[in-house]
Amino acid sequence: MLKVHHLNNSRSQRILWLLEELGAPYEIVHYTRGTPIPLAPPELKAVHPLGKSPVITDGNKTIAESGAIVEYLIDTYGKGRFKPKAGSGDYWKYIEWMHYGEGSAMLPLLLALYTNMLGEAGAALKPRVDGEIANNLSYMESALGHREFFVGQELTGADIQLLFVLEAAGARLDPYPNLVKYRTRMQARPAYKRGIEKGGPYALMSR
Ligand SMILES: N[C@@H](CCC(=O)N[C@@H](CS)C(=O)NCC(=O)O)C(=O)O
Repeated sequence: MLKVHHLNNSRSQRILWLLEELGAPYEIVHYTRGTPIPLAPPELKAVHPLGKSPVITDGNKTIAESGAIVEYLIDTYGKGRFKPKAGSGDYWKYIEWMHYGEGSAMLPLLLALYTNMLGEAGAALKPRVDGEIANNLSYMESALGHREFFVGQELTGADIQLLFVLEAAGARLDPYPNLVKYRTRMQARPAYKRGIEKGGPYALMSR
């Protein structure tokens, strides 16, 4: 049975959402962040040496890195859905967005988290980090425009990857109406809600 090693308040929520969209059977192994420092518990290192979430195990495969997991699940359980056909006009756009979420957009958001922890010591970096966050959000805002999904006419893995970025942006999303509406629309999907019910409390949703 496919297992999702799920850390609360984390990117593994996107994997639960995808599995609910796919209708694939799976089990959740729950892990809880520590306090006061909200890192993953050491048991996750027994599943994968990085000790991060998400990680899935399926038969003899162990896969980390959410983009790779999304690709694997869509290819294995998607029955041709959730991804444009290889060679179609949308295919390379899809690949670009799939990599963009974790490869570019998350970095300045993480830097903001860490520089804020530094207080005054991080103040000199703040304008640069804020500028990069705005650069990424403006790009996404105009690329999405009034369309329902980032690629094509149906939900794809790219939406699964990108929604977490918009959730992590929190109130920073307010000046971007297309992205705010998109985030609300995705979070209203029945499969997303089922993923939340199964994953447990998810603070990144309540912004
Ligand atoms: N790029 C990786 C990031 C994985 C990652 O950093 N996950 C975070 C949760 S969102 C984590 O496990 N944090 C706990 C820790 O660092 O101890 C992915 O997309 O899977």
